Amino acid sequence: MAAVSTKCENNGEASDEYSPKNKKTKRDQENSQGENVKEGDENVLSGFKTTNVLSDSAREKVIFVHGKLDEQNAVVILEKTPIREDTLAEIFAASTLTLDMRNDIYSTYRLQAPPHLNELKATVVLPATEKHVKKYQCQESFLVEETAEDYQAITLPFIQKQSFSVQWVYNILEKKAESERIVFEDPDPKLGFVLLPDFKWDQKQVDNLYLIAIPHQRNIKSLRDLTSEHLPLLQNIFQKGKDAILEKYKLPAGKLRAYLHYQPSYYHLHVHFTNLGYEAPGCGVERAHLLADVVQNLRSDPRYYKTRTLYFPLRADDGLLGQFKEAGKL
Ligand code: DD3
Repeated sequence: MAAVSTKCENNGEASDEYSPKNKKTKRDQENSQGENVKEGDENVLSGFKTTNVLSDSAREKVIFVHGKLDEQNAVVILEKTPIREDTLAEIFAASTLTLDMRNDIYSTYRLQAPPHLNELKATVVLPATEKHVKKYQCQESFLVEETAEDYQAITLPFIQKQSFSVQWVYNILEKKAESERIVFEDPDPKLGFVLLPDFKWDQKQVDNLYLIAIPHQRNIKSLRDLTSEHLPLLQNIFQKGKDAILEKYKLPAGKLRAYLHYQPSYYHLHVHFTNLGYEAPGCGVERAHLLADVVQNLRSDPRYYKTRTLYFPLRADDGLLGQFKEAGKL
């Protein structure tokens, strides 16, 4: 997905687990505003002591930093945000310019934009578990082949043993967190879902639009659990998700990529909606399954995802990869 580079690049993929311990902190409530932190708010990062850089990407202008905040392990993700067209006039009018070089008709400058147009997006995981730290560390990936039998014998027991916390998902469904960020909700317990911006999106511009649809139903772990029984749920998410995005962001269905991850980052079924023009992390063929294809496949074979061999990449340090190796499958 990323260009070949000598420097390891993290694709910004979210980690499997989000500690439920910090769900009620003041910081979380501030984050969940989804907008600029109010003026006069304390800088919770002022005491951050960097341990090491886990990974970075010059192309994506992002850095993943491991460190300590009040004796606790923390991961901080800093990211330069896209330049919005509606800020151009102010950037041109109100910036400070320093000439770097001039040659013929060409010149380059260092441009200092007004502070409010020069923000970084900061994502904080506190306390960060060993898993978070490892997840953002630069890692080699391997493509795994998972038959239906492999899923039953290797993957399912691994998921159950790990019991990845999806407390943050339940917080969203129960309106205990991020409730003001909800874009659309269908409250039906069987067919309903919540649509809201993913953490990865700063919501400043539609160019990198990234929303997730989370079903109210709690018993569907992933693509593997889906059967034709779930077609009404999937079609409901597809139709109402597209409608809500058109209404709120004026982005028509033809500009949208709706898909599921396998393996997912967290085992509560969710659908990703991203701007087609944005090469979102994890939208490559090795991990993304178009919702439209999933619907078609379940229509032609109700047990399609229960029986097919599925392929997906795993990072070298992923416990699941270890299980596949132990079983002699790699
Ligand atoms: C996560 C996968 C998980 C670090 C990070 C993200 N969208 C989330 C909590 C709330 C959210 C998400 C795990 C965790 Cl940066 C570790 O993702 C979330 N809220 N992806 C939203 N809206």
